[in-house]
Amino acid sequence: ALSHNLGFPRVGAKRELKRALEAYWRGEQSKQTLEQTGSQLRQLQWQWQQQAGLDLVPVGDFAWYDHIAQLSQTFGVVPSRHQHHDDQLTQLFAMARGASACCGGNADALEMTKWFDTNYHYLVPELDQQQVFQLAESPLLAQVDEAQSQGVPVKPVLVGPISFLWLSKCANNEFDKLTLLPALLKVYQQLLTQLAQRGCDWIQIDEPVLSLDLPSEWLAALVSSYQALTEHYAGRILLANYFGKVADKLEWLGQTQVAGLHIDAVRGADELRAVAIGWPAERVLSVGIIDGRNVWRADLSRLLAQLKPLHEQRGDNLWLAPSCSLLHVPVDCDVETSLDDELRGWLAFARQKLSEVAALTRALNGCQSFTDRALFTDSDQVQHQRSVSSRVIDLSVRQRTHSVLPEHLQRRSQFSARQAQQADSLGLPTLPTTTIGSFPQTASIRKQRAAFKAGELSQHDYDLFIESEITDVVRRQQALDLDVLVHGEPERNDMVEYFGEQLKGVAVTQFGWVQSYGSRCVKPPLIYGDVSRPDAMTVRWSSYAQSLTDKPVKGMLTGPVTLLNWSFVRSDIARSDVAQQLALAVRDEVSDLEHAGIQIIQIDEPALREGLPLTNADRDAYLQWAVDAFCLSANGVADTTQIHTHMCYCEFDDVIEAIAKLDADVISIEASRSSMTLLDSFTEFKYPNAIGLGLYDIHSPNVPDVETMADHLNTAKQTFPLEQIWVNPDCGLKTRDWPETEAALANMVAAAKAVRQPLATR
Ligand code: THG
Ligand code: ZN
Repeated sequence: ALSHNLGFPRVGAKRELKRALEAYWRGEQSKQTLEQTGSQLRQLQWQWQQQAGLDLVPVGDFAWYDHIAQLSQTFGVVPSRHQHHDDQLTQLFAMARGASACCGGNADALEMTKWFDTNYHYLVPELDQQQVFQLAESPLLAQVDEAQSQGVPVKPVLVGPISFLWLSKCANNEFDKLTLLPALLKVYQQLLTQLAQRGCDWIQIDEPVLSLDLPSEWLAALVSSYQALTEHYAGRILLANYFGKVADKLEWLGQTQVAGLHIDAVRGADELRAVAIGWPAERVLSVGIIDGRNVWRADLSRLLAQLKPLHEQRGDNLWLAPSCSLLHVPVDCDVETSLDDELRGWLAFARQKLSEVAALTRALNGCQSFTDRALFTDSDQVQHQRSVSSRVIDLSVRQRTHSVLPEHLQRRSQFSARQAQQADSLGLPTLPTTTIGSFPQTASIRKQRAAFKAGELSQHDYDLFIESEITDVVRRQQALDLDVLVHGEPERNDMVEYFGEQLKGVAVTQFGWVQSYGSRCVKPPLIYGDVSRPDAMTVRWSSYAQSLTDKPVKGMLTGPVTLLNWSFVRSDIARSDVAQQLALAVRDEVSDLEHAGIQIIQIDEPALREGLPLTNADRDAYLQWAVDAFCLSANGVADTTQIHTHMCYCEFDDVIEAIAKLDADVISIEASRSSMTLLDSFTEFKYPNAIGLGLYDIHSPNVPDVETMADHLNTAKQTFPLEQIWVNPDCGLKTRDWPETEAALANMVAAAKAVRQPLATR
């Protein structure tokens, strides 16, 4: 058997790439220094992978901002508004971040969207019906040269034509993207020719779209494309799928002449046998056996037993790898010294995963080293330890989840009855104004938090600082005459991390960064055991804010589904069970807020739609338990307590029914960027509860004017009952600065007032 890797995290163990990029963008670092950081990072990452003992190391997985944008540029797929740049890097960053005052106008960035069901976001290539593809200078070729000069056993990797086309969008008018395939294949062929000239025996071409429900035209296109590519390429192609299953597409895949197939044997564990039988034994089968999407140490003995028969059949035609690129896990858990030894021992990040792949391969090949044996012994011990650990199973949590009843998921009364009671007790005007929760995270807030985390600021002084920030935020909101206030969340970094720090059964890391997009990273919490909430998490700050004002202060929580979808989750119990445990923890917090006199509680679920499974067959089951989890967290309150939720995406059509089932009294949505068309799905569906219209786009520093927002409100008023409309920005304000925030909110409040009393003001 042979071992290899599909891709390595590119940000660096200490986020070196992030630091370098941001310094370069600020103009503090030269292009040369940036390039140097890049090549140092690549060299180190290749060394690590070789040291782990891999037979083939991926090259081409590095990208400055995003590998899809970089490939797009390589093929000349650059929107005309970004074409005039001479320098490739400048052009890439213009595509990624937009360019203001560029040639007299603003050149918008490419749209960014989720990479399958990961927390990574790629830049969507824009294709024109008359698209011309033209091979530009290729970073892939440059990296292959670089790696070869360092003696790396190179396996070039790139995303394949079918996935590239599927993931692109039509720029101007709708057309059948497959019409562009022949021209696209020509540039792939040119690139492959140049790789062959460099003596690359194997190349890995990724087609993750094979995990989706693909129309048969696209599967037929897959076959013809790979015929065209294999005919042209002197070396051998490993066609790689990940994130899902391929057994149902095996016949199509067999028709291609590719020399090897990589499958995700974690997501597709139950089809491994079928694929091993269906995929010809004379071709390579790469089994993605180590989970590239999660952080738990593998059960090596179990995997070895599973792989042995495959190895007997295939010998060196069996390859082992992580299930997918390791882009989606942090780099190294050995540096997590703040975790206790036991928990750290349960983890495997990218470097550890590659050691697992290599050790399994050597075990199959009968050449286990002394350290390999130790790794297997350790792995056995960890599996045993975890299965009996009191940190994993908490009987009181199990008892609670077993006693959840259907009535716990439902509000006491229907929305109309609640609405009347809430109107009485809250006394809000029509078109009430509010915000989504966070206010600017200023440099001073970040500085104080860093000092506190470094032990330079005492808990007492830090708490006093947070109180002073809350006082300031409340005062500013009162001056703006907003109707429902928030405390502003100065105490929180990332919301998921903030709750992760406080929940039992959940740990947070110090350096466990995962790239989300460009230079931005997140540090997903690790849900390793049964989850509960030992102490109130937010009550102190919400109550403090409420003590400063007579207006209602909205309590701010993150919902169970988002906590789940943005964490690394244990895999020994179902995700739905973890969601239920999280829901009970949030429910406890909701109840404490309610008892502390907080009358409005917002439970954000920005990741509810994000968690949708990749195939239609799995969607209903997910939506069912996700909605149940939200309902369990939210619906235990009195009728007079108003529940809000927030979701920040612009497509609701496919989930509107599920959204309605949440039965939140108010849902705030992003409406501004889609110029209110988003509201259509709610109107058509006759959405019964209230909606907070995201009236302006917080992602831009532009201050929206009163007229535009008033127009939006008047439009909404025509299709939606006035009593059901709330007024708010489209998302949290933590990434903005104060001046634009206050100016924008002042205009928003003015717009609401103008529409409330269109005649009285004359
Ligand atoms: N939190 C988590 N996951 C997310 C989001 C989030 N996934 C989807 C979406 N939001 C991704 N968007 C972002 C936006 C900004 C940042 C990360 C993801 C970001 N991160 C800081 C950085 O990289 O500098 C990290 C700052 C910190 O936490 O200390 O700005 O909101 N979990
Ligand atoms: Zn949002």
